[in-house]
Amino acid sequence: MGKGFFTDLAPVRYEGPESLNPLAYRHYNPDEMVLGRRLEDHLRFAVCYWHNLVWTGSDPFGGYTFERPWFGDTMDHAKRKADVAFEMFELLGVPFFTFHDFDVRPEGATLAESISRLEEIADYFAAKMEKTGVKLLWGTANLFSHRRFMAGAATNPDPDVFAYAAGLVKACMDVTHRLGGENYVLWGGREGYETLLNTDMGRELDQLGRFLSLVVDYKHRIGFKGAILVEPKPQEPTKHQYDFDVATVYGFLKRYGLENEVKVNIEQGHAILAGHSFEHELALAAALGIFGSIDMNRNDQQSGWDTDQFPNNVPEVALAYYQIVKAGGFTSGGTNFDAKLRRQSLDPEDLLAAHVGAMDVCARGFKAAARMLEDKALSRPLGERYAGWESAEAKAMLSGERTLEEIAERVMREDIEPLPRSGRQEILENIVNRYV
Ligand code: XUL
Ligand code: CO
Repeated sequence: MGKGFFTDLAPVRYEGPESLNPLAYRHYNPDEMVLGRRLEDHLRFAVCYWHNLVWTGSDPFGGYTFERPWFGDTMDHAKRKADVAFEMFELLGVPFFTFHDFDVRPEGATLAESISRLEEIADYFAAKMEKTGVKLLWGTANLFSHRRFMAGAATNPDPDVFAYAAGLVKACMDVTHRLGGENYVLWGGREGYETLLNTDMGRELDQLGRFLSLVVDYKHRIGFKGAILVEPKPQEPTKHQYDFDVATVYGFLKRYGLENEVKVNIEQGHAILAGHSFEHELALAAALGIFGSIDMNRNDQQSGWDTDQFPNNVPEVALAYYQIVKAGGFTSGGTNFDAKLRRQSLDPEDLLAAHVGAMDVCARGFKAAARMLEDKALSRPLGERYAGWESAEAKAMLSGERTLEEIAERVMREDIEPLPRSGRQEILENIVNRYV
């Protein structure tokens, strides 16, 4: 049973697909073996701090709807919040959590005070992590909520803001490292611009490149073995964000020589905002060698903003996990639920049920993806589609052994006329439907 906020709620257990218990897992059995590994170790679920414990239910038209006993800006409130957080992690049985500094400690009057409060909460976390076995998937600094960051953090026209942000990030990296965090995330919500009338874009990109290089240097100096992850998003809160999508981030990393040092944390809703599908972003990151981790949620297809809903569409989730398992699965990354309740979902039970449903959806999607992979349901037809490239002549063209003239000359000599072949899209879609 829950001890505090979740009184009367029992730990969530796997009860199988026939269970009617709304607070039981029907598809997520952490110990189930899939592709030779426990499901828990494949999915690596994490609960985020900000949406569950910090967000008040406010929207642009109204204030808070949630009344939580830990809302307040004292260290006692922060500890109460941590108690509830770990109670929730334990009831759900999730292996990981994630947080911003801003989520876990009240803002201090100075940077030094904010950092010492963060350190104090980190000690509090360390004891709880030891006791519960819950681990840190990643930590991050909030460089977007406070008004000092309104014109950006690393990309601010004021070098003092750049310096302040560096101080915060250093402290967050220290704490993440100390707590055994497996990654460190940078999401640049304010790293972008509202209008070019007051923005020097080239200069701001160079500032961001320098900032990220400083982070990478520091990681190596302190011996942090986790991955540094940038989280792409095209807009919101800033009109134009520099980390628009995976392709943009890759170009940025290449330009600043960081493509072997930094990977991406890809969020479903951000992919939709960028005009892509989630699986597009995942497949591209894998192809470019920068896939790191995911923020799992669901964006509304009609509204043009970031709705951060819990995932509930198995076929969609299956296609996303298919790209992940195909690329070899998670290493340091995992499935972080960057998702929040709807603002009318007031009860403690809602917080648990949202995650239970989401974890079940992910488990079903993952298992479908694993079966498609095992059966070569998609990889065999894909292999056949590209089989022509196995010929010696095709390989010679790709490896650079042929000039443009030689290729042209061969087409003429052999009188080559390519034969169009079906892309078989509907047949492949029907195959996917057999699994989901
Ligand atoms: C915002 C978002 C962030 C990052 C962490 O859209 O996704 O919560 O995940 O800063
Ligand atoms: Co996110």
